[in-house]
Amino acid sequence: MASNAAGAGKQLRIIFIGDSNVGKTSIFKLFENHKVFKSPVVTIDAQTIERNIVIGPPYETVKLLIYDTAGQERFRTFTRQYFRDADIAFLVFSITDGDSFHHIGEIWMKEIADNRRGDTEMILIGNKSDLADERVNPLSTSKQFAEQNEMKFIEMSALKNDDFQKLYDVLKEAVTDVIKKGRRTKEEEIKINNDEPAPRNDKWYSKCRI
Ligand SMILES: Nc1nc2c(ncn2[C@@H]2O[C@H](COP(=O)(O)OP(=O)(O)OP(=O)(O)O)[C@@H](O)[C@H]2O)c(=O)[nH]1
Ligand SMILES: [Mg+2]
Repeated sequence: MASNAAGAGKQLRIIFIGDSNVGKTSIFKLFENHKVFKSPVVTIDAQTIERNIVIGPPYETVKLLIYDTAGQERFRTFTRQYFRDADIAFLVFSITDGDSFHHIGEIWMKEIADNRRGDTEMILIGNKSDLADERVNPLSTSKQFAEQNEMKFIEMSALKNDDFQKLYDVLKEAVTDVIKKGRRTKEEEIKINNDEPAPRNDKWYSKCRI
């Protein structure tokens, strides 16, 4: 949750989600050591790393708690707990796997909508861009999908160190947006949609009276 307790600074939770084998862990590991992950294995337990990011001007440091989650369906119940407080979600698919792209809308966005407690900013990642010959998901389709769903979008390869900068830049933009907007909870959205007038804040009202 975006928090700013006195002296604690701001903190955001970031999650990687998407089908198994799309490269979530490989991308996550780039945050850990900026090196290509040499020995990937199927993720069973979520892993976390902490990183600071500086946004601005005006400059401020935001602490990021980054979570890698398991894509396999048998771990879904366990993974869901990480959706609740996610401020930013990387939705990862592989450009070589059509199902992994369709599941972004059919599974992963629904999982976030059903389980989140507040707003979650979404970033779509088309991974494995180095495998151009095996591409089945056209760039234009992914771009259009991202626009329709108001998501940022990049294509990248977890095997190319240079692509880390793309990833970092899009994350920085998302962090800036989240911090600027503040966080709105599901309950607040329901209140806003409710026709009843908002309850008057007497403390604030009395200060404003002449
Ligand atoms: N060519 C290519 N292979 C990649 C890329 N990213 C990941 N891979 C390979 O894809 C396989 C799966 O990568 P992982 O990072 O383990 O996938 P995952 O999404 O974490 O999978 P789960 O943990 O099961 O959810 C591994 O063999 C990686 O080496 C990429 O950008 N290009
Ligand atoms: Mg993994």
